[in-house]
Amino acid sequence: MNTSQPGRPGTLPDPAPGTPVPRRPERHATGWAAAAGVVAVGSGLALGELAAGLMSPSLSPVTAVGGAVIDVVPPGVKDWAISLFGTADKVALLGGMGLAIAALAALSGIVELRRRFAGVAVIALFGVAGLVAVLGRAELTANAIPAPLLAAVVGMILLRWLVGRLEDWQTEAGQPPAGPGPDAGAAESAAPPAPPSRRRFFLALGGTAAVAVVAGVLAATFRGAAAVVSELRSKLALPVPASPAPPIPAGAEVRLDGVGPLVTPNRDFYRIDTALRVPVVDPDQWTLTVTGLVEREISLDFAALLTKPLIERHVTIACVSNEVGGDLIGNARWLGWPVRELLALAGPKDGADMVLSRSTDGWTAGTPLEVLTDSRDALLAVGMNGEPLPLEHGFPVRLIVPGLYGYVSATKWVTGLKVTRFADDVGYWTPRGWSEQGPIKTSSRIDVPRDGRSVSAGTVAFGGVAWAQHTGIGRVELRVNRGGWLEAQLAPGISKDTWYQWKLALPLTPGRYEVQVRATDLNGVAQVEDRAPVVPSGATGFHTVRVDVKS
Ligand SMILES: Nc1nc2c(c(=O)[nH]1)N[C@H]1C(S)=C(S)[C@@H](COP(=O)(O)O)O[C@H]1N2
Ligand SMILES: [Mo]
Repeated sequence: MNTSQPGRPGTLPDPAPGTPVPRRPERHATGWAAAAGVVAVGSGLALGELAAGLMSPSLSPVTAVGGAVIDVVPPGVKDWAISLFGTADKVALLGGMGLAIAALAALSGIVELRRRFAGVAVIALFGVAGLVAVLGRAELTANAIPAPLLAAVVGMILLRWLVGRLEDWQTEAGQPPAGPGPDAGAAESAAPPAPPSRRRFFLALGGTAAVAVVAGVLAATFRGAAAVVSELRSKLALPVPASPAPPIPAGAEVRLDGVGPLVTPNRDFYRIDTALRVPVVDPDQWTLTVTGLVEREISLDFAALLTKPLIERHVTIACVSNEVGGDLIGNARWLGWPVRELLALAGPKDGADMVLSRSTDGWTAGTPLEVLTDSRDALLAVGMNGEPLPLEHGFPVRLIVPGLYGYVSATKWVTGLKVTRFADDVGYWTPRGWSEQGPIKTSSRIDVPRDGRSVSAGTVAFGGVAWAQHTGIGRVELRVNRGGWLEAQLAPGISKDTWYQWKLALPLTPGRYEVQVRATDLNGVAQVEDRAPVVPSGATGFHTVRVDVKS
């Protein structure tokens, strides 16, 4: 029998004189190590599911792994499982996964007790497998990554900690405590007093299990609510617009690989909000109130909103935090009711100059009344690219205002409009250092070639997007190494509220080049050359890429 410390057979120097000689883990210790593994991995998964569920209700690391399992299982086995379990096949899959995970978790605990960090390594492998499964899902977005990482890291830390407590107990006891181990009561009453480390191990194990249960219940509750609303969303049939979106003009796409798509798919659309937990709003419970400086207060529910003459328009929205060349901008086809029609019903009073919109989670934006009542298509939007708004993008109703950064206009999960004055009210970001007014600054971006890329000499195709919302783009130019401006081929925009694509082929000989882009709006005003940071009112400067032209 090996007489070195548990978990580290033969790796430690001889114990100092007087310290009890620990023994190879006994059966009951192995059992508790397995329990530690299950509790550690269970806590990690519960916290990962909770984080994922709150960040993005459509994400679940566990179901992503389940989906990946379905994808790799041969069709014959799938048919067999379906014939065996019928419509309960998904439940059977999740149950089977649960058993497999529990077995692996128990194994990680057992090997961790035998060799320090061996179990941690098992969980790490597990985490990598989960991450690969999540990355392989079609609906992947960048915010799918933190949850499986969190699950794995928490699992690894807890495993080491719990098994560490178990090792202390084993060391202190010097030999297995009396009694059958798992039966704590019997051990307590046995003749040799239980070492305090034993108590500490059970406190740690029990405490961690309690955390796992609480996190699991919260995750399940939240996911349950999100699932109900997701189901309502998927069953929702949006009305046909009274005024459909103008057709996309021929040639609006330059068809150059790497240039951002003219219309951004919902799953690729940037997401910015302060919501740690995505608000889950039941459309049947949703109401919007119009209050403040109005002749008539108005309350509108979702069913009533859908009976209004809705219009559909492409609008490019952008975040004030979008750096020059950044991707916090996207273009979608929004379906909604013009805000000016709602405000006309309410009748703003003289002196009002701002509408403070509020979301269910208390976030606010202050938008000039003028912008919401002029002829532009500011929308109380219910649809995005032909679907109800995704939960992350404001389901069931949000504001979309052509020409203004999101922080002063694009309130998601909107439930209140207060007609007021800039002198009396402020939106969420204004006291936090961002300017009161947030018109989107005319800007442009080079999408291809990417900064720092090598390309072969000859004709090099440049392409990208440019935007000047609600004015429209008149011209896009490039300059090479600060030389003269060369006019690019500007594709027709969908409307003056959307971005435009452009391209330009330049003959380049081998060498290093710095290429810059500049957009000019339809009023002849060029974008600002001086660099400004995003704070307080949006970045300026020319997007610049360096390309290495190889012979
Ligand atoms: N309720 C709520 N709405 C919000 C925000 C927020 O934090 N909470 N952020 C705004 C900001 S700063 C931007 S840029 C846009 C982004 O909209 P998107 O996530 O649909 O792209 O939403 C706006 N609407
Ligand atoms: Mo933003």
